[in-house]
Amino acid sequence: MADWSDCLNFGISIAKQASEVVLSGFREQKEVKLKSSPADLVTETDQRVETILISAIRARYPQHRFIGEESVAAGERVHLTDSPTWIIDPIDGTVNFVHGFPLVAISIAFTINKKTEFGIVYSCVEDKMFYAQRGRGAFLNGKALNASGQEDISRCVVVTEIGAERDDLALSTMTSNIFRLLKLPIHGIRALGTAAVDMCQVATGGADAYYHIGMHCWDIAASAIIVQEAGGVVMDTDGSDFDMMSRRVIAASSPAVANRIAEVIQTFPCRRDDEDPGKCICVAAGVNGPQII
Ligand code: LIP
Repeated sequence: MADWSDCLNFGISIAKQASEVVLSGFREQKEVKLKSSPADLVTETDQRVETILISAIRARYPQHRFIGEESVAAGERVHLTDSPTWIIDPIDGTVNFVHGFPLVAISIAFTINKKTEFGIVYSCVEDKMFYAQRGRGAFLNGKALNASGQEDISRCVVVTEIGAERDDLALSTMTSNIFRLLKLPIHGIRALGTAAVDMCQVATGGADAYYHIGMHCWDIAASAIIVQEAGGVVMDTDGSDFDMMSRRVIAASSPAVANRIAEVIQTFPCRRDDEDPGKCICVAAGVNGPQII
């Protein structure tokens, strides 16, 4: 197995450096722009951090490719190839960042031949560095992580997000999923406002599952390998293998819990991240009439 430790350590160091920009912006007044919905926000800090990260990586690895949240928002296509690729969310939890809610993360994943070799999630305000390299375990600030191994859904804390969607179909699907899970029953539902940090709670054992429909590859590519290397399970909501481009995910302490959640939750159609943006593949009945999501 190839050793990507040098790349991983470089990724950790630039995440720490870039976090200084996040933290100085965290305490300042922000200029906020909207993307796909009134709850899908972006700030100049998101864009600046992504530029800093990509410039630093490109200077060291000029042949490597990138998938960055804000580069895609600016019009770049999501096209994952066999080339070494860095998948970056410069600030995961931008709504938290805008509000000064102290859970914001820099998420960086690295793939080769479309396979994730390592993931880094740096929760900046908490100063918590989650990371994992394929086949070498998952860590939080250097300490090994283990998922809870819980197999009984009724003894689970489950993390999810309502996300940025505000159309009736998405909202009714997501809220009814929460209702059905609570009625199983389960111990509780949590939502931290950042998919990356949400999913990392499964790796720590502090939560037993995370599921989401509508997030993007850059939100979860890094935390997925962190959960897997902590002994957890990551799969698609239909029970098939995890597909970071599908915009559907379940991460759990065990196959039993993952499969039980897959039985209970419903999904709504989302355009894949790597779908041709020109192709109209799904329409949701929105408050303002049909809209592509
Ligand atoms: C966010 C996710 C969060 C989700 C939001 C948004 P961003 O990512 O981390 O879980 O609920 O809709 O997608 O936009 O802050 O990088």
